[in-house]
Amino acid sequence: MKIVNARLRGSSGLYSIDFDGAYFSSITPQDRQLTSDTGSIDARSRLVCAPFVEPHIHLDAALTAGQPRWNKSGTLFEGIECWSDRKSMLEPDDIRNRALETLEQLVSHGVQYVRTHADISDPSLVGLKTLCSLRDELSDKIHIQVAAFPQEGLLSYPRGLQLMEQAIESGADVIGAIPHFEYTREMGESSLKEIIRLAGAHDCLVDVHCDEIDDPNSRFLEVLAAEALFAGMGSRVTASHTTAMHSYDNAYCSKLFRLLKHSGINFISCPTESIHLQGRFDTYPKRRGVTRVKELDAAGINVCFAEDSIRDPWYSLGNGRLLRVLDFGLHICHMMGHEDFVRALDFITDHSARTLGIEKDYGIAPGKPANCILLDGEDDYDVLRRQSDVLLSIRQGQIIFQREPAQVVTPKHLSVNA
Ligand code: 17E
Ligand code: FE2
Repeated sequence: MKIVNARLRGSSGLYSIDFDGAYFSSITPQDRQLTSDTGSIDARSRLVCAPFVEPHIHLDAALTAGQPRWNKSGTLFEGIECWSDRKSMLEPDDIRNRALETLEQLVSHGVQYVRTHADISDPSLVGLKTLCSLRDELSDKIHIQVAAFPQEGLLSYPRGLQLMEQAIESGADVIGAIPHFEYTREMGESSLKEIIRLAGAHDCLVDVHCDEIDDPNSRFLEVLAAEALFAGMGSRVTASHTTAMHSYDNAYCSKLFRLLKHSGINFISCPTESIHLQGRFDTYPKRRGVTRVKELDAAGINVCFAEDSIRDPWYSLGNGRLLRVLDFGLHICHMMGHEDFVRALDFITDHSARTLGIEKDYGIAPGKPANCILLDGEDDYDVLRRQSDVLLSIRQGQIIFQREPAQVVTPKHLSVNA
């Protein structure tokens, strides 16, 4: 197979992309438009890019908004309560069907790599076990990492640490913590030390829901970064949310950024989620509650965007369109300069791949697995502005779906030439 007349990110002109079975074999610049023949796909001067990556989503809770009740306050904490009620009704098929439906939505919007959290504050571990089975079953269709997430605390929830050990035995790829939700600051700190110890012992990645609160005194990020640094695990560790950083003072941030940079840890911001859940205890002015994406990125720290929720107790919208999350994120973080737009897709592609630790096999280059998407736009700026549809998704050299560009069928009624 072959794609002709493709634009690529960061370069001008048109390219032909050749596949050798499941791998890219060559990427060749064209000196003119080529006509496509059978067996080749005409990209019609649109952008071919690496698939989108969803680095942080809760598939066990997806599509449960309103069950058994709606989150009325819009706070993280009421979300945790609603979910706790729903959690007692979980069955493997219920989780499986909702996760599959959610994955379908993600895939139909160009996602081929997913990190899902699975709540392990549950003695049955049904969410984690079901998502691990689904991961194995779908492994040739989509890359899934399962993160064991102790929603009600690693140390505050009864037998939380043992449940984490069982989750690792049951196949979790990633382990997490929720230090800002532990009963005390000390328990929050200990939970991070335990997680880094377990990750070292069992060769797991780490992804912590870290400081997801507007409290400027929630400073678990420094503990996580220092533990990761001293364990030599920085690139394998991720801090998700870090919304309290929005409320840290600048002098503290200046000192903190030195450590963050040295540690090499990754960041995930969920801008639609955080603009909705944070600021809920403010009157006016009302904080945005989104971490310092622009400043982290400018400091050379790896940061990416995620959707977090699709119709769950925390957030009742969502549809798997990462371009929407990117649009929100850039607005909220004041990343609206031309220099931001020309590389906007970094935050839902390359940066996220680095967070997941999959960059070796990710990207459009000879010898890499032939995974890519075709977007209905010319470049990052155009795709972002138009919120382009994904027209084609290819995985291991095979088309997984194709979509016709949307067209208006009635005549142009503002035409003045007629
Ligand atoms: N749980 C949590 O602690 N934070 C979130 N944003 C979600 C679940 C979605
Ligand atoms: Fe989350």
